[in-house]
Amino acid sequence: MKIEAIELLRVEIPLVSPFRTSYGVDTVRDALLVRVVGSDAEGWGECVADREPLYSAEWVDGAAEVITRFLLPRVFADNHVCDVASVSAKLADVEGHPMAKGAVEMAILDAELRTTGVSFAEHLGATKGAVACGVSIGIQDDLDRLLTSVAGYLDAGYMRVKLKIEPGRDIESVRTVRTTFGDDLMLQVDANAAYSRADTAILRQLDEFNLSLIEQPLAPDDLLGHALLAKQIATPICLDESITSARGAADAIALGACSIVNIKAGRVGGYLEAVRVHDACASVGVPVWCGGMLETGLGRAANVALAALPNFLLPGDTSASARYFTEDLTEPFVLDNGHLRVPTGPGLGVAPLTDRLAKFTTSRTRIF
Ligand code: OSB
Ligand code: MG
Repeated sequence: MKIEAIELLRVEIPLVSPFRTSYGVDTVRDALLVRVVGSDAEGWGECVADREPLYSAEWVDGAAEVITRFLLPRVFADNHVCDVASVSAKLADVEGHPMAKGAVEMAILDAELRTTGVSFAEHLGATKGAVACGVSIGIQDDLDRLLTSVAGYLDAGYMRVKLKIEPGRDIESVRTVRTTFGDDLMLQVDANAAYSRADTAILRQLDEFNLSLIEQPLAPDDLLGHALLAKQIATPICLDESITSARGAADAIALGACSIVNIKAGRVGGYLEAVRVHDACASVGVPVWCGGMLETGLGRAANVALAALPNFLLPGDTSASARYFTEDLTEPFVLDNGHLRVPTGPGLGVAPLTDRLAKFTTSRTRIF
């Protein structure tokens, strides 16, 4: 594909409610979008880097800078001709920055697939027409608010609930939700690396609540700690922040650090590597599910396509647009019986609505 132009856009979309994790509070989704103009179609990429480098080392201003100065010159190197299969190799000598790389690859993939009329789902290897959805609930100010929040999402039809936890806001929250909503609720927790190896006794107290999993209890680089913890608690350990590649996923599993994997394309450098993580886990019988980073409808479309692959065996954090935004960038993703339908149109199958893009864009820069 010949690339005729690339634009970087920043959009700021207010969240319907603040999202609090052990890292801090988000009140808006500040997304960096990559728009690739090919000769026959344009494509969109969404960078999942947050405003501050808390979840990972990347942050949105840094991603814009690294894309502009280091990634796009490599993409353009062959006289502006680039096919998506070669993108990750062209970017490989730049160390790190998986979210920035993933956004560039996503935009080129979208442009290429729109040109050839193939959907993301088909290209990635999806086998399902709809995906089961869970919801990630941020840390709440008190237990009443937590129960109200869970009840609202269950009314909306979500098939499982994930509670964010941190030291001091863990056992009682989980106990209250489990007691109120009963044993049939599919319930899991996400610690976002807020605990240490010294907290084993606290984490063991979660065993009595029959959780589907605990996500990322320890630091991202503490694979041995997770392996030791896995031997001492009954709740299955799922890794998020620790998993940055297919090889890393295979290693973490081989070490006994996790028995379930959360896949986020941005964290592993793009949707093509995400498929390789899926395949690596499938080959050793480890189930995966699709994480989320509060994406707009663009990233959500790609996530839903990814989550339709066969080894995505647990409901993902692929929630409906209304869980995040009053107005999404695209036509909203709407929950249907606890599921989101997988888009079938070319590429992402969705595009930014012109008026929404105009309303939420804070900057727009043509790079070439
Ligand atoms: O750890 O899974 C996480 C959001 C931002 C950063 C990290 C995480 C999350 C979520 C929300 O849990 C998932 C979503 O609904 O998009
Ligand atoms: Mg997580």
